[in-house]
Amino acid sequence: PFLENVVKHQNFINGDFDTSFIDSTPELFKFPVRQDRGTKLLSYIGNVTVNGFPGIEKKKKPIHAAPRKPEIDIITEVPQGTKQILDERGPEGLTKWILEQEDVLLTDTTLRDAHQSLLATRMRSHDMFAVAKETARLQSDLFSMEMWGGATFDVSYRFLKEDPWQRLIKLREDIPNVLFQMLFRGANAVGYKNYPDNVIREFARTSAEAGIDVFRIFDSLNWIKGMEVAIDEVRNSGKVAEAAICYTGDILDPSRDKYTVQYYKDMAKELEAAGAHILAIKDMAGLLKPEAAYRLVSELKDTVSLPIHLHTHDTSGNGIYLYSKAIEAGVDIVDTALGTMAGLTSQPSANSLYYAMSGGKRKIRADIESLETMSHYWEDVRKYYSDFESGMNSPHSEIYVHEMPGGQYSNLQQQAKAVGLGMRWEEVKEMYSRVNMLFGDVVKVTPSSKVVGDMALFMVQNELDEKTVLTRGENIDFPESVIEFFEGYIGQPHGGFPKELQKVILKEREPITVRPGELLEPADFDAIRETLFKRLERPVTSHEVLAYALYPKVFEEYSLTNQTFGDVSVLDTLTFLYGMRLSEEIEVEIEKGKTLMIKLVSIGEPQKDGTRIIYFELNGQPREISIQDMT
Ligand code: 3PY
Ligand code: ZN
Repeated sequence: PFLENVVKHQNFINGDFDTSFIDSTPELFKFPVRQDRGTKLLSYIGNVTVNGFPGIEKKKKPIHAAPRKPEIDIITEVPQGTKQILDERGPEGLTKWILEQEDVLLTDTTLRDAHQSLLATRMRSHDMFAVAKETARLQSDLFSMEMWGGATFDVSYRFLKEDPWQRLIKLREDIPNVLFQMLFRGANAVGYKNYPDNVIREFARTSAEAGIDVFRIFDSLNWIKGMEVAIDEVRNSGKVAEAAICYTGDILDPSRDKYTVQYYKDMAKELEAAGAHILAIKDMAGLLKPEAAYRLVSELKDTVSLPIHLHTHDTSGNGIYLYSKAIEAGVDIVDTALGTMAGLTSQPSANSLYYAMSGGKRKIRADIESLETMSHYWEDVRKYYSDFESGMNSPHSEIYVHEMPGGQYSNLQQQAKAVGLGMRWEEVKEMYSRVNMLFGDVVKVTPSSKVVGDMALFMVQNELDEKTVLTRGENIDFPESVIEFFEGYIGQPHGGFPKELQKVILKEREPITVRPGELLEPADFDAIRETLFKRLERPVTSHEVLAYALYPKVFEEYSLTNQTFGDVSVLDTLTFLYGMRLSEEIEVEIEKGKTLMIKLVSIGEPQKDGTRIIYFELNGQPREISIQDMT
């Protein structure tokens, strides 16, 4: 059947058979499997029904009404948008267009940073696909949608057991008009450590091919060397290199003199010289106060000739006010989320900002009715993920003290729970800011923020303080991420490492001072392809090769789950997270036009060997599945 499928495919007939063909049509390359898809899905459902979903408390599947989807005609032609401007005029034409706009442009972060910051990145593609065509029609006046990168890449494989590339490709198909934006961690790509240069280049190039237009590139220590390879490759791919300054400290506080306005201006000039098309101010923790926003944007506008794109988190509740000040100072684009996915550790609400600016000189380029309609959908979908909410339910001004990035808050909290420190969360937060000072006041954003978080957890868990770290550190085995950081493997911090602490942490190891990419062996993509071919027993896509190059273990585990349970991304979210209720019936569309009807009939008693038989009906036929009860 594999060959039959291939020879009938139009690309094959046209003689156009290269790996991009495999990437865009992976379904043709799935060899006959040992178990049919229906049985595999039943085994997944049986498992999650009995054993619960990893990381959340097992509970009965909740009942929710179907989400309110926008009632619009999706057959109509998709309106033209910024994607067409880029495709027709190139990155320079696009930046010229941005600078000509009087209105303020929006980037919608609902599909990336908003859920990364509110729901531990757990939003599934299924819920995005369900409303993609509507989004293309209702949000066509956006500057961009941030919908990929950051933590979404590894969380997709690791926890959601779905392929992030398919998310990108399918959304691109359904949303052909708005620029797609991703968050790219410079030399760390979408990971937590520096990768060899060829991985960075290949990943940027392949992401561009798969549909990303705007790459927000940052370095977690504001070390420009760590961003150069990515900027270069994005430019080579004809896409938009949006280089970011990560904002930390407080330019209004004279006692915090490490990160001054001058520091940011110098960095902006260097990024312009390095080839940035757009300059981003990445206020990843929401530390930029309104007056500071006014000052910073004004000064940067005078310093560079690039459009300025501002990103913040609304943790303190001051987000709309700071955007208003930045808009007054001439910012070109701001990041917002749809109202019901906004606020707190997420971005400020697009809907609120629209009203905040109405009647003023510069308006928000958006249609408020569409924003409200889209918000209803996400309000309902968000309820599916309630077990991943951080529990923060009011503005949190302490952010100005602990400086924890919005995208990290709910994730670190999950990590704290996982190591038994859930009840000591307040202490962890306080320790986070102490660790920052111990490390010499560093920029904290992935992965440097993870290093600070790991150290904070480690110190709370082991009852350590700054003094004991320095005096007894010789005999302490610090977390691996902390050692790598002090070795220089995620780059060099502004002002260097604190020498005494570095010595204590590294012991006999010597730190590096050059760009890690200069020392790392290039990845051997052919060898990876070979390894995966043997393991998966089928041709391998370049997306899979890259996923393995970035996250070998995570990808292997994902492939294993995929072999055992099939493609679980086709399940609705409540079934994916909670399984099924007794007598419940669901419909699962496993591919276009092919639907399975599944009914959970009963769950057998545990047997001596710890297994249970789960009785289903699959398309009306009885099916028994044996699963291991791990509870
Ligand atoms: C990420 O790198 O994932 C972030 O969101 C940083 O702010
Ligand atoms: Zn962010």
